[in-house]
Formats: sequence, structure tokens, C-alpha cells
Amino acid sequence: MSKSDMRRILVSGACGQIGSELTLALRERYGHENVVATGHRTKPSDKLCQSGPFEFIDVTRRETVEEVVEKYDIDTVYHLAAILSAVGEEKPHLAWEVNINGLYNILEVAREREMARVFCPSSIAVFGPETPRENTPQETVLRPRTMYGVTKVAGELLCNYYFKRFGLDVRGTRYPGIISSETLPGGGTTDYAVEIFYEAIRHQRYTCFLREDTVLPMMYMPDCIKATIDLMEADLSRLKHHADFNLAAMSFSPAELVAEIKKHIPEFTCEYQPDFRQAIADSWPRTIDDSAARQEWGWEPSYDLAAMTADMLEKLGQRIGSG
Ligand code: VAH
Repeated sequence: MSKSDMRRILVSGACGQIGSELTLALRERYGHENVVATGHRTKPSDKLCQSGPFEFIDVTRRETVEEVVEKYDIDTVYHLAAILSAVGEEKPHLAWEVNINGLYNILEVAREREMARVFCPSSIAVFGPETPRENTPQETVLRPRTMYGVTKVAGELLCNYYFKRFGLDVRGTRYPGIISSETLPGGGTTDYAVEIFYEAIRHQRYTCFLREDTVLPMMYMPDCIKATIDLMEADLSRLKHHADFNLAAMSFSPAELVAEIKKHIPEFTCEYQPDFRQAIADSWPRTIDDSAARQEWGWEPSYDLAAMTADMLEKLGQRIGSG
């Protein structure tokens, strides 16, 4: 679907790490008044409220979704509201309620209103310890060990069912860990890769909750936004996959990230105190094969570890001051 076809967009989870920056990018691209940001409880930033419409919804209560969809005549949804891996292990029932029942409500409203398109992210969390961990294939065994991963596998299957059974054009990518400078992530296993920058700038030291050699697939936010919009604007006739594209940009360990930060802040030091999130990270891939995304809609990342680190320190340094 081209830019002109997506007229009225709703973003759920718009106060979150990805949702907050995706909303601003969509408003730049499609018009500020055409992108309705929605959140559950978090107070939206001034930037979010002053750049276009904002509404509170609860995706687990379908009537709140229907009310906003009706009010703004929504025809496209970017569904970012979710409980992430670490919080999902502390509150598995809430993770199911939000990630599955919330998704079901979004898909049902989109189906009934014959919406143009729905984006629902998946995650590398769909993979488990039986999955090949290097160059993880697009088609492979999905036996996640977390409730978050279970909801993402079920979510992929539900979204693909809605495409095949009802013709609802639902698309999604298996996001790796996302690093960004605008909004802190909320309760994921890859959050260390964002927190570390704040601590490096403020205190020149950080205690990491993963082992130093824990390699995970990661992506810088500008690439995440580009992939999301590129997939949603891709020609449907080219897509063989729909809600479950593998997506990759780089992979690194905490030790490799520390070494890259030290090139800019030589006095920076990091200690390692693995917690319950180590077991989650150990069940995930180290590197991803994203050839399907590259072949079907031209995916190509722009940021590697060095470029991301330099840009993060520059942007965050401006925002929180250099130490
Ligand atoms: C998490 N940031 O850590 C999310 C993501 C691949 C990780 O799904 O839960």
C-alpha cells in the first residue's frame, strides 16, 4: 500500500519505546492529524500530545478500541501495546491478557471495519533452546521458554490466520532487541543495551544483568522504524510471509558494546551480575537469517554497532547532559 492509501492510522502502545518514535515518524510521513497515538495509563510526552491526537484505550477492553476507531475513522493499525519478556515472566497472566486477548480485540475490530492494514510485531523471543542459534532460519522450530515468546508465537499464528481466513492484511516482523535514545524500554531482556548508555554518560559505570559473552540480535531504532514502514508499504503481491518476518541488523555481546562505548568514554567500566533474565537470553538466537525480508520487501539495515554507539552517545548526551 502506498503512502496515499493509508489515510487514518492508530498506534497502540504509543507511549512505549518503539511506539513513541514510530508515531512521530508516521506523523511526519502521513500527516500529523492522520496518526492517532493511544496509550493505556502512561502519561504521554508533550511531544506526543502536541504533534497530533492522543487517546487512552485499553486493548483488553474492546469497546475502548472501537470507540477511538469510530471517532477517527481508522483504517490502519500499528499494534505496539505489549508486555515484554522480563515483565511477562513476573506477570505471565497479564502478558497473556494483553498480548493475546488485546491482539484478538485489535484483529476483530480491524476485520469488522474491513481495515486496510494491521501491523503487529513479533520478536526473536518466538525461538527457544531447540532452535538453531546461529543464523536462525525463517522457517524453524518455535518452542519458546517464556510466556512472552508463547504469546508471540500464538500472535503470529493468529495474524496469519486472519490473513488467510478473512483476507485482513496483517504484517509483522520478529524484532530483535531495539536500542533507542528517546524512550526507555519497558521490561525486556535486551533493556541493558539501552540502560548502559544512560549510565555511561551519567556515571561512567554500569552493572549489567547479563553475562559479558551473551550475544543477542539487536537493531538501532532508525532501522526499526524503517523496517516497519517499509514492510507496511510493500506490495502485497511480493509477500510470501506476512506476520512473522525474521529481521536482523547486528548482533553483539555486552562486552563488545562496552568496548565500543569505551572508544568514546575511556573511563567507562562495566560489572556483570546476571539475574533471571540470563536464562531468557540464553534461550534466544545469537544471529538471525533475515533473507526472506530482504528478498520479499527489500530489507537492508543502515546501522552497525559502531554507527549506533556514536549516534546514541551523541543524541543521549544532548538530552541528558554528558555526565
Ligand atoms: C524484550 N525488547 O527484551 C524485547 C524484545 C527481542 C527482545 O522482544 O523482551
